[in-house]
Amino acid sequence: MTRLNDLALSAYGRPLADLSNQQACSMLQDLVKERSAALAPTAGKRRLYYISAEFLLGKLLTNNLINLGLYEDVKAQLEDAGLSLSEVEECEVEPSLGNGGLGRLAACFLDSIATLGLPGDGIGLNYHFGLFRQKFVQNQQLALPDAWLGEEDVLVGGREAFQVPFADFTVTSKLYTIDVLGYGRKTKNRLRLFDLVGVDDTLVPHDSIEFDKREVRRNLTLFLYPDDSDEDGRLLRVYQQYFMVSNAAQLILAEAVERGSNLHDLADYAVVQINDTHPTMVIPELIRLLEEEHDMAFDEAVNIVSRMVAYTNHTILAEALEKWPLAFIERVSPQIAAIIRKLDARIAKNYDDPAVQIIQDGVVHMAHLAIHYGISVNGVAALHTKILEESELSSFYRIYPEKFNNKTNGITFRRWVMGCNPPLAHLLDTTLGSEWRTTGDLTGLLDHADDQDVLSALADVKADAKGRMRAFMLENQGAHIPEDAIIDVQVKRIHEYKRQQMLALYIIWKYLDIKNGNVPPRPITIVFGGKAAPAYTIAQDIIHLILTLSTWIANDPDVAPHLQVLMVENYNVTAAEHLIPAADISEQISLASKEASGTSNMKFMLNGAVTLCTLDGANVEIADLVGEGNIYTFGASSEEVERLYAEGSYDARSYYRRPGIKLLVDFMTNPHFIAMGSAERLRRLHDDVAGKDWFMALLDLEEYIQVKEAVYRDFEDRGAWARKELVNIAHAGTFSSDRTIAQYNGDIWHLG
Ligand code: CRA
Repeated sequence: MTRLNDLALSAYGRPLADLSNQQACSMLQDLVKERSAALAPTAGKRRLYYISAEFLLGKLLTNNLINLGLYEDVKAQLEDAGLSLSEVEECEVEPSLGNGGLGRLAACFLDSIATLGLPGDGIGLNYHFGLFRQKFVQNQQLALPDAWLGEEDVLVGGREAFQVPFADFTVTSKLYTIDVLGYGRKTKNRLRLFDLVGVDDTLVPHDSIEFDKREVRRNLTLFLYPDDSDEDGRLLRVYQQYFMVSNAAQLILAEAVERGSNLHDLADYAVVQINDTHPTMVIPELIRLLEEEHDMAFDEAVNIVSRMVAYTNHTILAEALEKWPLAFIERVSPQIAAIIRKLDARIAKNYDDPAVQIIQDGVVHMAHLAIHYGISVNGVAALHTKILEESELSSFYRIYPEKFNNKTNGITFRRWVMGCNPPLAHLLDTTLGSEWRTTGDLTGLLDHADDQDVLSALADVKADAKGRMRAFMLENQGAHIPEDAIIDVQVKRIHEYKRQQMLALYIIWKYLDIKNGNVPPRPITIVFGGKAAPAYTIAQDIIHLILTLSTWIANDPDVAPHLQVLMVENYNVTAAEHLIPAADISEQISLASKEASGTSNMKFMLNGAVTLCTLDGANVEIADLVGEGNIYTFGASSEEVERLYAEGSYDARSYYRRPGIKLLVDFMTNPHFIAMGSAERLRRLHDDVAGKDWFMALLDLEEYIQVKEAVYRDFEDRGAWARKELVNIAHAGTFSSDRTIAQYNGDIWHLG
């Protein structure tokens, strides 16, 4: 392969050994760009368009080097020159185009689509300031604009693309591309990111994410999920969504024609996966374009489009199932509103069940539109799909049982082992051979479940990962983690249903227990990470509780040597890549029935953490695979939870009154503790948990504490724990996103 030294000489006029990390980083990025420019796009008649409001990519350099087969060589050459790839990589800025699991899933899927050689591209928007960058100030979250677009970014192109007609004005879009390279492939796929000609970064100050939401012609692509707590914000989201799908639809039609479609056969040339409801307006937009610009009859256009779109549902939380007032859509695009009305009228004529109408009381139910006018609706884990079929979407399931299917989520092994845990990848190679890298099959490890050499090598891999994580936390935020600490991690968006507050209550319990003299055999480090939506007050309060507890415990000399609570600032893919390989315990403690799937659960398992969980989302499948003894489960079942909601019979106060629970909840507002933080936030959270507790943290708390204590006890049997680790890794192959994508293609897309 290329001598990096020669490259350095020609790019910078000096040898590799004399380059700064920044220079080496740009040089390698250029090398990747040059290699990928030479690859042809994956070809095939029928092409997939995966439209998503988010793509949470993470840094790209290492992943691209792995997929190009250059990683080992580049690493070795850098090392010979006294440089380290991981330090070079620190100069790379992580794109800020995503939010949480749904966005990371989209990124894993692109990697797998490319790796399987399938013709398919992602389509999204190029947000200039992403979601936001999280800072902690006075133990509270501060949201800052995340200005990730630098001089030497990963975007290619930027040509003017399409005209997007809004009601009162028309805008021009620009199209950027990020090449997506498959593992060991000679072709590439692409993430197409649309931006707005005339977007104005100066609308956003440096120190806040507030901006004039009405300046649509200048603000359209500034932020992912702009604040929607007022009408201007909600309207802006509709503008963004229409901008995204109009560009997508125009691109799809142009490319289909280029490949030989006469548009009457469009469904043979293109299939669209609608990632959650945000891109649903692609349905009426495709119909509009076929009608208005290609003279197709309405009925034929509807028929064609209904054969080429598929919808993935990612949540049963009502707040996330988008509903837009028709009046908003009318203000953004009267044509789209008119088409939605016609589509609704057809449904109203055929079905009288109010639950399946598209427009109800002047409000458009985006999911309903996608289900009626698509070929497929899928959930993202077996339990989630079952809940969709049997309760949330049961009225639709009765009409279209054949449209419903499950696609349990997956994660790409290129990033989540090879990239983030090279020593583990190496151990897997030496134990199993390297086939697992493409097959994802790790079950051969089970033959080594009692092999002391493998188990002790696994212990070394974990120790090594802990070392990298400790260095990261030290550099990132000055945190010193004891070398022999148990690492117990909950990383994910902050949300009441995910119940970070329940882990915080456990921490209070443990704190008091240690105060009472019950010192654990080794230090325990509990790590949180995650952002809270800026308009979601209780989630901000939960962050405040965690950070205040962290300070409180660090300041208590009786407890600090035994218990440490950390929260990673600005949790993102890069942080995940450091934390997940180091974790001993994976906290997946959502209220059963609420977490559609989860994907960090899969990443932790793959890296040898043992799961402590409720039987929710994909945890159920993990538990079935690894079997009792290799996972810790607790809490009310999803049936029980659904029953409590249906009856309205959950009474937080009756749990709160139990002395053991009251003590913990009231700790939040004890005068000494509250004096350290914001009384307003801590009181509000206290009252919410004690009086409402909508996601039933108190219901499961006592059992959670018991099981967690058992986990820590079992951790001390190091031999038995190593075996649990191994069994978890061995079964993680099921959750390779290559498997998920092969299923999407086999059941829904039929590409090629
Ligand atoms: N928050 C679900 O809650 C799931 C991902 C990806 C989510 C997770 O359980 O793993 O999607 N849903 O399928 C979502 O974003 C809008 O809904 C998530 O990321």
